[in-house]
Amino acid sequence: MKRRHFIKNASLTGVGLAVGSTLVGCAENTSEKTSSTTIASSDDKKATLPLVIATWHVKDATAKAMEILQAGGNALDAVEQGCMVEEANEKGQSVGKGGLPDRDGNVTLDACIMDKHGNCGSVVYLQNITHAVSVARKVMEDTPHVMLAGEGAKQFAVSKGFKPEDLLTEASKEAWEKWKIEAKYKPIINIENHDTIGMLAIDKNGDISGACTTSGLAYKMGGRVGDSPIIGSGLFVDNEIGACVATGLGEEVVKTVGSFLVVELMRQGKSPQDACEEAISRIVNKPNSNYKDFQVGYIAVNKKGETGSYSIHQWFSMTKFQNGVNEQIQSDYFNKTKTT
Ligand code: SD4
Repeated sequence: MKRRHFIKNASLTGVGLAVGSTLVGCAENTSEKTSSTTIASSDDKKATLPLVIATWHVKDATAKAMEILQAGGNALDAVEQGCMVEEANEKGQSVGKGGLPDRDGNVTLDACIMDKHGNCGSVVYLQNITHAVSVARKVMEDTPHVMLAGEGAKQFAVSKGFKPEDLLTEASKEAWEKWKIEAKYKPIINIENHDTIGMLAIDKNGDISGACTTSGLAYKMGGRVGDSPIIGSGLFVDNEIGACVATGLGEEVVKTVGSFLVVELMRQGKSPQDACEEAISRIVNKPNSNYKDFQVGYIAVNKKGETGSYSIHQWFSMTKFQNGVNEQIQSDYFNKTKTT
């Protein structure tokens, strides 16, 4: 699937929209059959636990998460370690090491994590630490705070034993230098990039956790923070109801507090699919919405283990690992008028 088919334009002043699928090789139908729990949903469908879903095509990441869940591990460990797979993957140019930098050449990471108790931790504008999601977990577990930013977040990470390193790989540096020549700090379109990973899991006990990690928009303004580390926007987990995680143009997600909205809609009785569709409709139906120029996608899961995904434009996908099947599922989308 070519990223260029996924989104045509990026229209945040001077910023390339880093959206697309992280392409990683992984065997289809990875199957590790062990014990599992079956829970009945209201419409008599059977949802089998554990399960994990993630934004985009990230089968290596969901496989790692499922390995933990099948071994009896909890959803929090699963989403953290699943996301870490993509953070360490230098080919994924919007997450962790190898992420595309801001316009000044600095790779700055945003991440958050949320557990079954509603505890959360987040890091914003974190530099030189690959596993931002793990730093976010440390913020959640080892500090009285929810969010740490910039140099403070980095110092905290180092104090916890994370090793600073240069996250700008040769490939990302080359891409940035090319961008500088061609874009000259002006708005650019059709950036061919890879994407944020957001992951949601339900463990064998039926408990839900979620995580999200990204290097954000490529060539963003220095200091820019997106939706991904903002609890309620990029991610929200309510263990009584379900969870949601977002990808795409973070500014639009923040303006509608998208992930919290999806979970609240599920609380009111909507299925994960209908809730994701309603959250997208809040964006595209705004007066003067320029949704044709940007992408937003949501994935969600409810307490019954039902899942949903929806985006503004075509080519968003969700990776789902359940019942021994690790598969990429194309998302339905709003803008059916596109001809590409
Ligand atoms: C951001 N939502 O920083 C992230 C980036 C992303 O697809 O998900 N791109 O706005």
